[in-house]
Amino acid sequence: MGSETPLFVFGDVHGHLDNLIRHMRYAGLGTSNAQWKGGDAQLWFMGDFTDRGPDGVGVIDYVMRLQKDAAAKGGRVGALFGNHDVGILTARLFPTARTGGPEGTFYSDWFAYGGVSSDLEKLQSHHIEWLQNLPALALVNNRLLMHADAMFYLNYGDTLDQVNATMRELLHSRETKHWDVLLAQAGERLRFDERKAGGVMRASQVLAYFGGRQIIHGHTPIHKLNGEPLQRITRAYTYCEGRAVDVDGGIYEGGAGFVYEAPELAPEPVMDNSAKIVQQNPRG
Ligand SMILES: [Mn+2]
Repeated sequence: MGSETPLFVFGDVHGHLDNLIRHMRYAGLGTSNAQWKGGDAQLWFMGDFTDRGPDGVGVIDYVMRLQKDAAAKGGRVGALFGNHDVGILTARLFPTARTGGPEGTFYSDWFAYGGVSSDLEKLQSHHIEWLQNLPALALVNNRLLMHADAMFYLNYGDTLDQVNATMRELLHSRETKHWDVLLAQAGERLRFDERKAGGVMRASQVLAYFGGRQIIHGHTPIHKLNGEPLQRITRAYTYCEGRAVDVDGGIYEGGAGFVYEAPELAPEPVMDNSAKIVQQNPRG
């Protein structure tokens, strides 16, 4: 045991409350009625609570209750917002406002991207307030937590606090143009893929601006990043020379999902692989 309290992370739930509860119980973090069992641990959700699955508002309710109970018991449950959480807010707050999106209004765009009508009916003001106050980014145990493997966060500030403040203001505003721009950008993904030119550099850049030694994100189902069959995705995927961890198990497509426990990072900086190979093979 090190000095840090344990950090657990859960990826994009997309309305699959049964799956979430199963994993909370299996990991010993929560009961089926959202009682916290994680002690002083931290559990973070990477956003995208709603859409594409049967009970998005049920997921929000569960996470809100778990959060409250954890706080009362010395633990912590945190959550980021994802693009689908922004989407359902626009569908509720400005349904008929015009967008540059595929269907031309916030409601129809949200619906086209997997919005579920019953979620919109169940979404109450306390859910809306909760979503509007979620951060975009968090720094925990030297990990940078972000929903998307994307660069657009940098359009909202040079520091983590600045990005969170700018986006928080946006989520409380009625400037539909700004919401539209955010949603248009939020489809960005796969930017830390080391097989693409600049992938490692972009991850390093994001870490240099926002802090942390490693990025943990959701948003892009792992099988779409590493090409493995969805049925084999049962754990987090560390890539980008150790700079990034994808925790999106593709639950909405039928993936098993998982709780990721982030191990304590070694004190030295992440080593680049080429240096290791040179050390292991002296003189070739
Ligand atoms: Mn997403």
